[in-house]
Amino acid sequence: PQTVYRKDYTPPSYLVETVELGFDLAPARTIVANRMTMRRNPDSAQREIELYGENLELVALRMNGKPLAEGDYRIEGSLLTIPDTPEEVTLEIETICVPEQNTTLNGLYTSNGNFYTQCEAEGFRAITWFPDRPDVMAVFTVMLRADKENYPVLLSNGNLVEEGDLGDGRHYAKWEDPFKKPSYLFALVAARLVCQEETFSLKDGRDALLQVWVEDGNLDKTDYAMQSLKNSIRWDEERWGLELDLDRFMIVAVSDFNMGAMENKGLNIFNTKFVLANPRVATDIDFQGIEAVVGHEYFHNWTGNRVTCRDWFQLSLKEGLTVFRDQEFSADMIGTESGRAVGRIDQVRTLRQAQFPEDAGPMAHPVRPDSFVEINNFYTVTVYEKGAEVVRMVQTLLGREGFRKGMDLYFERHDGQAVTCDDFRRAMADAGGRDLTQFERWYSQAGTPVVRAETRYDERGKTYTITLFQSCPPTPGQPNKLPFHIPVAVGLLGADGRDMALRIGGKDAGTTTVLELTQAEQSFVFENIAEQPTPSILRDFSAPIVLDFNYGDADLLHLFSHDSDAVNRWEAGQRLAMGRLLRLTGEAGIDAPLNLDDTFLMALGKILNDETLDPAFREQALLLPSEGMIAEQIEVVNPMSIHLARQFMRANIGARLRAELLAQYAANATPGEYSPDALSAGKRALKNLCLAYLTAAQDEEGLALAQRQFDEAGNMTDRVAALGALVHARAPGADAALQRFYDDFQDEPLVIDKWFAMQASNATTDVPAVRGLMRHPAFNLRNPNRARSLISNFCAANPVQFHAPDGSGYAFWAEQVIALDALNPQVASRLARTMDRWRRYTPELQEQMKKALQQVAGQQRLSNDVREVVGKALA
Ligand code: B3K
Ligand code: ZN
Repeated sequence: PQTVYRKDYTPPSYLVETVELGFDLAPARTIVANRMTMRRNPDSAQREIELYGENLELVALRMNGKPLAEGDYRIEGSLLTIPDTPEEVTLEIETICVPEQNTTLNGLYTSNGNFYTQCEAEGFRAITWFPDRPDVMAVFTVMLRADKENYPVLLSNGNLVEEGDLGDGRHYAKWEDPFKKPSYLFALVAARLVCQEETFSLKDGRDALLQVWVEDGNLDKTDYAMQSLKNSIRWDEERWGLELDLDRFMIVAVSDFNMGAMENKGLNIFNTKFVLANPRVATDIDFQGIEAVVGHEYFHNWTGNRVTCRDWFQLSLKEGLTVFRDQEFSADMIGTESGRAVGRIDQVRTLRQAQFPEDAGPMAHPVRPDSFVEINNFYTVTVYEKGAEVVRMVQTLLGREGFRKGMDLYFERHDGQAVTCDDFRRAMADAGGRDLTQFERWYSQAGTPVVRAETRYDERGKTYTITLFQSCPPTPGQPNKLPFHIPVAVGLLGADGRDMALRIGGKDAGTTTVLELTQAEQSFVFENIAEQPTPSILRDFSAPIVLDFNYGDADLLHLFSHDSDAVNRWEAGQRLAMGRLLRLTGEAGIDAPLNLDDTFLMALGKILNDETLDPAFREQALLLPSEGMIAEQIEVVNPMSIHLARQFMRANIGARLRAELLAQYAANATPGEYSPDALSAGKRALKNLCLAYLTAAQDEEGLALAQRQFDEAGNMTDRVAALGALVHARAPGADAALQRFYDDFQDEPLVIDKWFAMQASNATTDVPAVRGLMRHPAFNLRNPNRARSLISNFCAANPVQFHAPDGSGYAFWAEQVIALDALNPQVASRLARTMDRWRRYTPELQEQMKKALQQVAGQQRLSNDVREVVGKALA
């Protein structure tokens, strides 16, 4: 496979002005007629037209009205070149594709008998020959023709301008998108669907028609998506002055979908998982996910669609920025300081759990990658979540006002353009009046920076000095790193637990100040410090780094009880837990009796009982670092020791804080009608964590509570939490509960996904058991949600069984990667990444993991997607 490099970018040879697409839709044979007007690009030296196409049967090709003969053009792989073309060209292309055979879910495909498209990144070329690159933006008109009985609903981007009957049982609809767009934002839907709709008044007085389209039988699950869409529109108007530019905005839910959702202009297509919800079938986390993803896709209309990417290396230009926007949206929707902090803690968890490992593994890449084999492999936590952190740091450096000015300038300069991360940075620097030259390294250097801190209190001078040293480990292709520009937010706590007033360089600096670390080593001196403080460094997680500071237990306990910064307060608890988990992991390996100190348990108990704290925060504070996060701290990983250590700690918490846990379980009940609001969700989360600890300790009362909660739950959050408690504790009622859960929800695919996922991640589910579940009539390898619920969850969320010493987990992984790759390379490739960190395991495990990787790499037929991932893992 070929590697594409960022440095090789050249402008397109031709620009497309208008595209008229005609679709005669049929599952086994769809005819696509494409008529486009093109003009030579003054910025290009090339004189030939270049089009991309994949899996297309070419029926006709005409240029300026004349059919082209075989010798007039050449096709090499997916590139069609027409040499020596005139300044202005009208191309007419007719092709045939087979949607029902398209299991890749990329391009035009069928799901449950309906037609859908997915074109980002390079799926449009599976629909017609086209200069399928994001810097070619055109105005699209689309004519859809299909059987009326089977496909009563015909949708595409923009506005519906005409519809009618064709006779012979067929009908048509014509859509026009007034905005020029790159081909990756094209979409169509031809389906039997129903919708919830509403007119919504926009700030400028216009009315917009909002629709949420779903399959029949799901209209009882669309309210929350609709509400989230309205909230998103309002929020974008109010916070950024950005308005909906269309008269109509549609969301369509489809059950076969590779990712979460897609921001096609005016016609967002969503995985059902991020649309369908009601209290019976969806959990608090599901509701949260819907709000975030509906917001995310809507916000792309400006950050992504109106201003798009010049090339795919710039992906984070739209993704990092849009994740940042959806994070801010969710935080503003909660509306409280502590709600915002809890959201921030979730973001930190995601970074540590997924992004830091990526940055330390074989697929490490900068936020703006330099090269790729398959672009679909770069829709990563680095591009998305670290990209959002980079945007957040810009806001921290410029301040909220400066950042808003930067956004305004960005749109003023670039509306309607395809631009780069540098363009974004320039707009921010110019509007904010700040030099962001060094800051560029966040885009170009991969790896997680480590900032080590040393502190010194000078009693006589009453000064406190913090010295910061930064370094960044090597990553593939980048052995040496230059210093980053890192905003490090710091506060100092006095012995009374209160924030000290900060003074730096003779100036008052409030109680939290942002130190700007730009050198490899830099000292910052705080003045007028009356006593030895406890430093609270990296408040609000002001940069995506690892903070290396030698905190003693006393400091951590002080911060855990008092830090005014909720994120660092939580962080102190995580550090206390991690230190103990690492010790226990070492001891679990040598069969010593394990023990846990009272001090730590008392600190947990104190937070648990502190009614002045939000339940949601208390839940976060009591939740232990995951097995994966512990593994990242260890040189040679033995998953079983980690599991035993963490289970020991959970059971210990359950047994020794039993009374408090029972009390909080009762205190955080949410009687009455279910509401997914943050306060109620926080109570449920805390209550269900109490239940999880009690049952982990095999507490009889806890187990009885779990059974009762399962039997009587009035919503899915409580029901699935109770089921999880029973299953993970191997309670006597667990099997019966699993069976009843299945029986009750067998007609709700998203719930059945939970049913598979829970079993896949249960530490007693071994490979034979997973194979048994694969033979269940409800299992289907072709449906990505289902395949992920069982197979990906087993490989990623069941470390003990996946890393079984006999290598059975790895053999299973290889087999499933190969099987999935033949159907859907994108899903296969994600699964392949569960082996990324194979070099960190014990030599015995490594040996077997390597064999499995080699087995996949040795396949004759393998997608570029999987080949790139396993190739880099083995390199
Ligand atoms: N932009 C899409 C992702 C498309 C992924 C293609 N493999 C969803 C999103 O980030 O909003
Ligand atoms: Zn996105």
